[in-house]
Amino acid sequence: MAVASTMITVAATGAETAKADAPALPVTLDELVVTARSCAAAGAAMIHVHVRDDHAAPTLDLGRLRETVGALRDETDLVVQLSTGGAVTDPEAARIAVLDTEPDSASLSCGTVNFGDDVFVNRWPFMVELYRRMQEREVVPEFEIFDLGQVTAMSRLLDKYGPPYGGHVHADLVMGVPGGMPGTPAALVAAVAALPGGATWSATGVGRSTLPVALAALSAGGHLRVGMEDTLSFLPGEPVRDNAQLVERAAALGRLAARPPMTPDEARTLLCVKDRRPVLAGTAHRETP
Ligand code: KMH
Ligand code: ZN
Repeated sequence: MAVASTMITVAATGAETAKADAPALPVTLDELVVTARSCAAAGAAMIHVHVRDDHAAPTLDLGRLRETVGALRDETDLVVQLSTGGAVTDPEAARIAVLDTEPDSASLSCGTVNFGDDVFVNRWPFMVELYRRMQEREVVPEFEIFDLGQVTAMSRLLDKYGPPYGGHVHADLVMGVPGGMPGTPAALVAAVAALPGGATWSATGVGRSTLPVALAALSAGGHLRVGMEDTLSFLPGEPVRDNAQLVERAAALGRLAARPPMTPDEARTLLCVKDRRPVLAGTAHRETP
């Protein structure tokens, strides 16, 4: 079936880049909210969130996460997706506790992968516990796929433990990580072919693979994730201005492909997100049917 529009996710911060190396990286709550607003205006429907502490180091502090989810809900309509991947050093218990802050969605990485010089560890029992907790907490997972075999691990999770909250399966192909699958059209096509029927997917190309992956994803009916978590160059030799610049380009590519950006509300419907937004009289957040 033809896909009519493009869900654009902005992965704005990540856990790997230092603020000193990329001054436009949003690391404070205020910076993140400004980024979220500008990216929403540029066509993003969802934000993938990692937070930083007062020294701009990655943290899974629950107070900070809760405050961030609340602020993004108050200030934007974006679907708020928290990372449960965190940084490669984060312990499993802290990664699972992220769900206590009741985001709309959360990432669920589908296997262990070399991650540059590090190892991003996702043991099967951990994946199971994270998935079960998402089902209990009614949080929609986004299955992060770093390598081809991880699609099989995702299917195993679904076969053994049933559908996610809301019943819809959505995966994100994270391509071009040094240690994972390459950011090539051939790898993308192979991964998409292995997804279960009815699943939707987005793709993101890390570093130099950003553009080829985005173009391949659009032509294959996928959605897009872009952002400074994944790339710091807009073009070879040209640093990214900010996250909105990457969202603007993704939106333009989508329009060119007759796949204009999806609104946040359309993304909520697609992903079957539980509506946790506060009901505020007189705000534009929600329209009653
Ligand atoms: N920071 C990476 C080690 C996720 O957000 O779920 C893991 C990551 C994946 O970014
Ligand atoms: Zn992430």
